[in-house]
This record gives sequence, structure tokens and C-alpha cells, in this order.
Amino acid sequence: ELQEKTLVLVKPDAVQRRLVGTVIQRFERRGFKLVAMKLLQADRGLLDKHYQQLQQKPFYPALLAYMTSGPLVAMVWEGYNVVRSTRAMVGDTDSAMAAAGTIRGDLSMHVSRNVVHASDSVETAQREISFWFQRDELVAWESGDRDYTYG
Ligand code: YYY
Ligand code: MG
Repeated sequence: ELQEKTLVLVKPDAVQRRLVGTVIQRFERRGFKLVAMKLLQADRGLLDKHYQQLQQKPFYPALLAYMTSGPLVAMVWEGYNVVRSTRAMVGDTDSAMAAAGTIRGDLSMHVSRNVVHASDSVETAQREISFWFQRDELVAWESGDRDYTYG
């Protein structure tokens, strides 16, 4: 499925640390196609939906404070196996355990400031994309290198 999509958030710590370009570059260089992107200040309502299954966790208040502390960049990336590949590129949730070579392993040190979000399944991705983007904010375009990216 070449049109599989995933949601990536460049979290507020990464925006403050001027890592937005670095994160985008990782996904671009892998070959994925950017189909939506915006900078926004997330509010509590949006994050409550996004992190629905974490609302009862003890760290949730701190997570909310962090995620609303400044702007973040929301993006949708498209391509073959993009959900699984992106999770592998992002690395372990706990940055302290994340392997070198992953985004978290290279750019961060602590679970509470782990630079990026990426959807964890195709179904989650579809739901998360609908929370962060209107349908008409996704851009369908043909990338010129397609025959050189896929066999
Ligand atoms: O999908 P992923 O971001 O890798 O981890 P989740 O288990 O979905 O948790 C979401 C988010 O919550 C995580 O990126 C950091 C934060 N968090 C935390 O602050 N402390 C924990 N012990 C676990 C997760
Ligand atoms: Mg998650």
C-alpha cells in the first residue's frame, strides 16, 4: 500500500530546540512523501483526544503541560509501510533507552521530552490524522522520483 499514511508530531521541545528541520529531513531522506504540515499551538481538547488511552496515567498532567507549552508541528507522511518504518526511525518511547541512529536516540535523553510522536498502527494513524487535519488539508501529489524510490 503506497498510500499508507501516518501522523508525526514534532513536539514543543523539538520546536524550541530548533530541531524541526532535522526531523523533517530524516523522513524526507528515507523517501517518504510529505502530504500535510502545519505549525500550531495544541489545546487540551485536542490532546485529550490524541492521548485518549493515557488520560488515567500518573504522567498525563505533566504530558499535557509539556505538549501545550509551545507550538508543535503536525505532519502527515505517506509511503509503503510508513507506520512501522516511522516507528522504527523514531525509536523507543523512553529516550534513555532509544537506540543510537533513531530520532529519539540521537536527539533526546528523557521520556518526558522525547522530540516526536508517530502513530503506532494504521488504524491509530487514520484516527489521529482526523484529529489534527481537515480532509482538505491533505495534498495528493505525484512525486517525480517514484520509480527510483520503489521498484
Ligand atoms: O507512542 P509513544 O510516544 O512512543 O509512547 P506512548 O506509550 O504512546 O506514550 C505517549 C507519550 O507519553 C510518550 O511519547 C511520552 C509520554 N510518556 C511519559 O511522559 N512517561 C511515561 N512513563 C510514558 C510515556
Ligand atoms: Mg503512542
